[in-house]
Amino acid sequence: MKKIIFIIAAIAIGAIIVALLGASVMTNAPLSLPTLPAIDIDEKPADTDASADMTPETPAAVAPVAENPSGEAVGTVVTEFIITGANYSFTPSALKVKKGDTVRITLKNSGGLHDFVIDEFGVATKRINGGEEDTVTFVADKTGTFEFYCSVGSHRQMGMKGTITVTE
Ligand SMILES: [Cu+2]
Repeated sequence: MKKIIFIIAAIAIGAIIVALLGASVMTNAPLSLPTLPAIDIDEKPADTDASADMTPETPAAVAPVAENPSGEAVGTVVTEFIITGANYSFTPSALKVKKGDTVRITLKNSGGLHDFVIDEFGVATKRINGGEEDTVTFVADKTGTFEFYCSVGSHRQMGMKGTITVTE
């Protein structure tokens, strides 16, 4: 969008310069008083608008858009964990991230039927068998300490759980 505005502004400035040059040439030749004041009144506000858009910041503002075609916010942090699930534990069992991080968790199952669930973030892997893995991604958009667990049978009660702490 900024690029388009920039191009339009450049065209407008070009047109204004041509018009002003044309007008000054006209002034020297025939002194037609009624038309000239009308041209001046039309051109001046447009000229000030265009020069405001021509500030040196404009090209710099365009650059990040070109570098970031995916639409994902610049500076997003992806925090990745690989967690091993077993009968009946997660390793590691205490995760720490920063609020706003994009968190990617891969559950690697070393044996048994397990999944990985965090209720507060609406996160759940598939239930997978030993030797399989599954990945979930979410944004840690609130602070606090939240429990993750395996929802299969009574695995949670048997100790298959851990915590993820989100700090400011
Ligand atoms: Cu389990």
